[in-house]
Amino acid sequence: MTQKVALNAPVLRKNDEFAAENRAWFAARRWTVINLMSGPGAGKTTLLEKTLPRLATRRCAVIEGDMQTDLDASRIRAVGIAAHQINVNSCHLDARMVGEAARTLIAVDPDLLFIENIGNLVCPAAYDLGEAWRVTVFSAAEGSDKPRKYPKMFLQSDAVVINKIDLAPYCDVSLEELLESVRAVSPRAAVFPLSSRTGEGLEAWVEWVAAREVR
Ligand SMILES: Nc1nc2c(ncn2[C@@H]2O[C@H](COP(=O)(O)OP(=O)(O)OP(=O)(O)O)[C@@H](O)[C@H]2O)c(=O)[nH]1
Ligand SMILES: [Mg+2]
Repeated sequence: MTQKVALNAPVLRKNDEFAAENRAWFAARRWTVINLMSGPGAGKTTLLEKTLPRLATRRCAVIEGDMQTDLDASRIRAVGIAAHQINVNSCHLDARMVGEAARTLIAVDPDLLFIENIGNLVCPAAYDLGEAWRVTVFSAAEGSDKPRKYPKMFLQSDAVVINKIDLAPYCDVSLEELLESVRAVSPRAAVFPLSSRTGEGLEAWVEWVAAREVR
């Protein structure tokens, strides 16, 4: 007889406890937290670089997650926004790391806190960080079949950004097919096709972000 044992269940249970603590801690301070997830290089940091300067009515800060380097935190600071870099030898951030990082931003007291998760289209989806909003950033260059092949992150997201639409014609990607694929796995999400490079489509996304509150 074969019995399946979920080895990661206790790890996820512990993470859920930290996430619940984070959620209460964020809510008490009225910090609205957005968790940005994507595969490596889909354009999370570029999207933040373009979005943050357009959020004049919000006080923003960013927690950056990467395996190595503080390159992304430096990019965020270069646009005048406070950033805390987490370096961790893991394919995802967890709630305990985020709780510790958030405490370094108490003096900033952001009313909008972004978490840029580690570039990975699979693992971050399993870890609640205590965020209020989840966003999947996907690049048009990754191919229109990928949302169906890696559905979990899309399924859980409140919004899906389809970045790099400027590259679609060069990658033989049909935006129509890609939108269909996203809607099939993510029917309740707000979908924003845009190019962080050219600025096309950015405004609708910025409006959505600017309207986010704690929930
Ligand atoms: N053509 C084009 N390139 C883009 C766009 N957005 C980002 N890029 C480029 O894509 C590359 C990766 O962008 P990043 O913003 O570093 O991606 P990321 O998701 O933060 O990457 P990781 O943090 O390493 O997972 C960079 O060379 C960007 O200049 C876009 O809309 N169009
Ligand atoms: Mg990045």
